[in-house]
Amino acid sequence: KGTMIIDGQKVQFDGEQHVLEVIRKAGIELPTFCYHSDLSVYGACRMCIVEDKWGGISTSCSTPPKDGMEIFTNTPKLQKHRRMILELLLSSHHRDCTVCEKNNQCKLQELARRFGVRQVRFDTKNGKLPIDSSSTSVVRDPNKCIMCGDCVRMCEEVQGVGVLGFANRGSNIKIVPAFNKELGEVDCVNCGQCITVCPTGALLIKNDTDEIWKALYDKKKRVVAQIAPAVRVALGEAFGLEPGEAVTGKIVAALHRLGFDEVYDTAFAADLTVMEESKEFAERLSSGGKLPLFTSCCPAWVKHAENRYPELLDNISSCRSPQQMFGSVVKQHYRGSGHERSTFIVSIMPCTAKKYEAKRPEFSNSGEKDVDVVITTQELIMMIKETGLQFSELEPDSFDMPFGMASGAGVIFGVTGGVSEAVLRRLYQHKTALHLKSLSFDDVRGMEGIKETQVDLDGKIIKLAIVNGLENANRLIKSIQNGEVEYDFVEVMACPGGCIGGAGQPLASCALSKEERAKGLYKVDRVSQIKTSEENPSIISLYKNMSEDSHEMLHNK
Ligand code: HC1
Ligand code: SF4
Repeated sequence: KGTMIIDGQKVQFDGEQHVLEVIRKAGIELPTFCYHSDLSVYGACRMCIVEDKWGGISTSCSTPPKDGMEIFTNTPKLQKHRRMILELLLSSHHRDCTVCEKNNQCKLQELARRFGVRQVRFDTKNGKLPIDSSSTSVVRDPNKCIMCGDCVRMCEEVQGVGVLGFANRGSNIKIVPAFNKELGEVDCVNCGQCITVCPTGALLIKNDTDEIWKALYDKKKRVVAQIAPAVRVALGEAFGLEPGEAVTGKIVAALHRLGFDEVYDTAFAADLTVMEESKEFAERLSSGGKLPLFTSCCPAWVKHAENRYPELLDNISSCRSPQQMFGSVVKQHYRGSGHERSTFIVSIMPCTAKKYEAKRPEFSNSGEKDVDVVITTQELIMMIKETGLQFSELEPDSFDMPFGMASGAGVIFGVTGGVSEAVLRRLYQHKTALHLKSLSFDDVRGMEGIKETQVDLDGKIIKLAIVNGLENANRLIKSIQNGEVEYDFVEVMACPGGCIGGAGQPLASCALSKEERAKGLYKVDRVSQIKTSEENPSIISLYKNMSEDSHEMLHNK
């Protein structure tokens, strides 16, 4: 607590850890490549330097504030330094900006413009390094890397995976996947969170839109889309609409205009997942089966468990994720029903790991994938922009039937805590309004990394934990394995905030817009006529017509 003088202005601080935070509090947006409030302080990019009254220079992100401290943020000396840093970064950077996917969203480009760097006097590029496109989800272009280390710290500190690291020293330093291998060969879980912090085009989402354009113009294909819950509260941001505003109807309209034959809701399949997962949970509870039951809908979490916790695999629900339930049910629906065209299923997801999930061999039937292509919210935005459709002016359309109807429970899957809340709604025998409302209390909702709660399920106390971020999952599993805590049900979502914070969402995903997206999903639930999955008429009729051997369509090992 104290007072600093920043550029001649008195600024109070109270609890801020670093001078940079106090500067931002004073309304000055100091540049930085490597400072993120969710990551540890690295202090490598040196863009956030400040000058003291004796002419000394220090990085503000790693200096704690002191009472009476006086600093300047934009002296000629600092300006010269910043320009020099930028020029050096640009000199070793492939500057094909006009064709770079990050054009206009690149921090290096933005700062070069802001600080008036108009020429690059040196050229230190060492030829062209190969682009790593071995992963199903992430493309790595080392020629664009500026060594800020944000991806390394994200992968290690937030995701607890740690497959990216620095190699070599001095001017040969580079960031590489473990053992100098390609990303597709290491234990990367495809979460894409490294992409969300990369300031340049060094890490990008693998683009799969070409395949969709081809399918849309192929007369032999019925092209069917499913829209994930979290997409509807984020896509509008790219077209100037309010963060968190549900634009479901406009997305459906845009997909129809792009040429999709049918547009359905992944939240319908989430209702199906709720039915199957709550049945599995109730059976384990009553028969003394393996507990806790871990959720299985997040493919990055499932892969992380396979890599790191093979001993827990029997604890993971056998339910396929909603994306994959949708694929198998809808393909089955059209299979052998006399339709001339083959069905081509496209998922629109907030998530890069869903691309990987759809390619897992167990999600194919006689060599045909259940979900043909997965694109992220960002890729759909690109497709809409390419066509020139005026998204914000589109008249909303309704989902097609029979797979377009979902309950509020299915929709809240897209936010951390949503799966648990949906499963509990299903399991309550006495669904009084009071019961359902008590569930929406803050214990299961909210953005904290680890939440725990107990609920009285008609006389039986159930202990739940809800986790987002895989490092939080690592911590929780450690406590479970040490016998410090005990749970019956654990929900894990790899991305901070759940799917609303997926790496495929529009880049503006600051903490604030995540909150707005969460509010947006809860609002959809609030106004929804159907609150619980088993009330969904489409789910009721699906179960009525389902054959005995359908279990395999909805589960896997
Ligand atoms: Fe998700 Fe899910 S909620 S995993 O976050 O269970 O991606 O939105 O589609 O499958 O429904 C993602 C979101 C999504 C699945 C559902
Ligand atoms: Fe790490 Fe996720 Fe990036 Fe893979 S996708 S390198 S796991 S942050």
